[in-house]
Amino acid sequence: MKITPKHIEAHNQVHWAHQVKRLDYLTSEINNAEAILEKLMDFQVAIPSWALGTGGTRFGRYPGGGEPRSLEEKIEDVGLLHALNRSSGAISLHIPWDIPKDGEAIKQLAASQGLRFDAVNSNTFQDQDNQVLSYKFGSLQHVDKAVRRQAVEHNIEVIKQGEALGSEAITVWLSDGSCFPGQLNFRRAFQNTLESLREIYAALPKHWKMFIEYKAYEPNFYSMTVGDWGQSLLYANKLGGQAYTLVDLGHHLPNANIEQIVALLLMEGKLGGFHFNDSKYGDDDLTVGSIRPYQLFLIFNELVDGGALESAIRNSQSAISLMIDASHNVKDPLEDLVQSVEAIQVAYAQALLVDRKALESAQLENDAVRCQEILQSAFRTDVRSLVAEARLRLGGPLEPLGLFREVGVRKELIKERGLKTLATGF
Ligand SMILES: [Mn+2]
Repeated sequence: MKITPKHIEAHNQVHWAHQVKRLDYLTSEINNAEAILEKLMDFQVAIPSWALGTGGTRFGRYPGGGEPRSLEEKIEDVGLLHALNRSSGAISLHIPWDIPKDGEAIKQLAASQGLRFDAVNSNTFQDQDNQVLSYKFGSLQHVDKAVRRQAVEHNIEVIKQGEALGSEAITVWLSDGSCFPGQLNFRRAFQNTLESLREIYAALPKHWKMFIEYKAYEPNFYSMTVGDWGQSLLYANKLGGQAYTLVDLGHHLPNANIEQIVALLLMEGKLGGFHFNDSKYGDDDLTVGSIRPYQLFLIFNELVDGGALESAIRNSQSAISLMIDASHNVKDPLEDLVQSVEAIQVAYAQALLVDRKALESAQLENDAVRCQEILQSAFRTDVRSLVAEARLRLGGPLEPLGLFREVGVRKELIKERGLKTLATGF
């Protein structure tokens, strides 16, 4: 299945008049449309290999048909998505769910779709078939040095796999922790984890980064050994200049002020990247911007204010890493990703609209009313025509979701792959 320039052209013709009208209106209302457009056109967000299949819960999973059956088909799906939005030109692999059999061939396939490889992700939160020692009681924190060794070696293997693909970062997320008070000596667990992370860090190529992702709870419910940004930052600071904290929006306790965390990590030069998703209660992994779009905007407001996205351009070494990490039970995974990428672009464009000079002077005058008005005036501006215009200039469709349905992408994929396919990795 391929989305061709012909598809896009025919689609854009239908939507052209409406786009001109709404863009004209918006550009008459704001004064920095061109500058925002340039930034939107440079903006890319990575797609994880596990988001192309229907997600599940621990109660059930309902595959939607035509799901990718192999790494090659996952790359093809990200290629489709990138053709639809022109802003998801990177894929993030999860090892061992997606071990490339032929690294060079996979690299070429990705390049042919305009994709590069973002951070690789290790997995010591599950036992794999043929694994010698179990991670039931933790991996890098484990009381048994042999288990820690096995987990360290896995991470080093993931770095090697990533190197072969041209990745430049590894994300380490640990489910390590404890379910009951007294089960774990906190300080020993921290020290064991730090020692393990040091061994992995020592295996990093010079130009690589290590992202340490934290999570407040689940699967451990009493303590997590990397439970919040404070613990992640402790590890990152102790490890050195190549180690950073990674913020997953769903990994906080309810009502945490994520934008403040983002601001401070940025200030410390330790914000490595994001996993975007949305949630109502916990780590719900819902579509980005579906529940709390204002929070997403406030996060982007901090990113823009801290200059973090100036370097978030294609293939940039100094860029913070942006990835979607969402997966659920009820939507077509590709449609879900189209919505997520668009929500991120909208929040970014709105953040670029904030009158920073006016905000600063209102802050210095302690004018809380004016501060709120400035932020909300940007947030309430409908910037969808700008996002569409950026896509159009990159050769994309004005309405990616519309095109996806018009062309019957899912129907085609079901025809090619079958109705009862199961994406690898779950
Ligand atoms: Mn994550």
